[in-house]
Amino acid sequence: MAAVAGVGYSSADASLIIDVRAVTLNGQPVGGLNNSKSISGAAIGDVIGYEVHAVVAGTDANTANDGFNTAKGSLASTGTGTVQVNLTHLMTPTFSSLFNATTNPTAHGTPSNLGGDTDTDIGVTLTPTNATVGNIQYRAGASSVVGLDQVIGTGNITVSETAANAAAINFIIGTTTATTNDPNWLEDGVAKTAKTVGVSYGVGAPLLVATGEVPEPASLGLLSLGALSLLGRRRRA
Ligand SMILES: [Ca+2]
Ligand SMILES: [Ca+2]
Ligand SMILES: [Ca+2]
Repeated sequence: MAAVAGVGYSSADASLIIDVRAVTLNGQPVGGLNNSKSISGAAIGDVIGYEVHAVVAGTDANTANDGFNTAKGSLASTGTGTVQVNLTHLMTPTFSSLFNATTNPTAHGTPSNLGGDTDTDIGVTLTPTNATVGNIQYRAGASSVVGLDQVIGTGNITVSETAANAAAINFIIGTTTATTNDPNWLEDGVAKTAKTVGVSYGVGAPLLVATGEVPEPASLGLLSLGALSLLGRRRRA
């Protein structure tokens, strides 16, 4: 009978989701054609405020015995030929009690350019392990903070270059190592980790930022150069 205790809840649902959501565009609440997962028609210099949420789903009906404790990883915009966006990131105060503050004081994450493009991401690799120095390191403290949906990080996304394809921004959860087991969370009163048998965890859908503008084709630039050299020849003639 214990196996059906979760009637009304889907066992397929992941128990912990790290979810990136847009909340503001140039200081105004996201709305109209835009939503928490899609910003369209953005222009260079536009600033999108975002939140990182930790969403925990237990399988009993008690929502007071679920919460979030730790997660580590990178936050990045990825994709080929995409809009370029510079990211900033801060943990919210509740989750900023630094983990290993002496040896790894980079818990807000180190800004760096990941992905071989031109924009700034947070973290030092697109394939983080939990032990990577420079990761974002959310940490509640000795035990989980109760809550089904908590804001654990905030920051800005500033559009720096237009492109044909939308930027896809998401958190990348670090993989476990022999000595680390993040993420950690509380599920139906039981502390869970990435290494707990049978758990599932992951990230939500990426936040997409599109400019809706096609950049000037390289061929147009070459044509302009050709016209200039033609002018030069005429002048010499
Ligand atoms: Ca990028
Ligand atoms: Ca980048
Ligand atoms: Ca519960």
